[in-house]
Amino acid sequence: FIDAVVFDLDGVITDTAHYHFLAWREMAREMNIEIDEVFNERLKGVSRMASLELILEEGNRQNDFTLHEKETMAEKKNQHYCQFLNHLTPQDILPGIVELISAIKSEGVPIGLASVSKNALTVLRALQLDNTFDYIVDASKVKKTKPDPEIFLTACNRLEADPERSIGIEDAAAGIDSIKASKMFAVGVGNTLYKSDYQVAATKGLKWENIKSEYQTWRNMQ
Ligand code: G16
Ligand code: MG
Repeated sequence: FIDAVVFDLDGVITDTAHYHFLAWREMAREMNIEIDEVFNERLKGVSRMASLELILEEGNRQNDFTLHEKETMAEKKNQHYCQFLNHLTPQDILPGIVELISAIKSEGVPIGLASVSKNALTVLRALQLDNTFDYIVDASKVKKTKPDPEIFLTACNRLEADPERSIGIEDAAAGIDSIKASKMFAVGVGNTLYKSDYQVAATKGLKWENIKSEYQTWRNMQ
């Protein structure tokens, strides 16, 4: 009765969300802009260039740079970020994720991955999860960043899943908005994802039996 489950990558499968933050903070400091983890919530699930625009706006410097300069800054952030990726191993898969994936797969439910990151495949390879998902949607396959529904709808479409009978799992507000705009059931990992249909504080709380029963309750209300 569930067509598909679609996972976000950064912050759900592994804690690269934190590496994105460290890399942006380093780049922002070079521009004399200070960002903290509260501000960083707004960058989660948002594409590289859109994140840069938000940071420049935060420092009131949105009109100070040419497109070429902005591309150089984004590239610099990516270099910082890729240095962290060099150290990523399967041990960096967040608690509960391997168990969750195998529980879903044992019921024959297809799983997808929806990440706006250009580094998604590099991350999946480092975690040895590149052959785990039935379909992967990354930055190369979509035009719009989250919160637009395009990425989750593309995943459902390729998995031949009806979004209204599918589940999305996200750690970012923009990601939850993207799932809800797709009409899927939204599972949030965090404490402030008020728009999710079901929220757990951390990935170790993601239990397939609980997700299924929350989904069923939600379906019955539709
Ligand atoms: C991720 C992160 C964002 C990041 C974006 C682009 O999205 O959450 O913070 O800005 O990818 O990443 P890159 O610079 O590697 O292309 P998601 O959808 O995996 O949460
Ligand atoms: Mg995320």
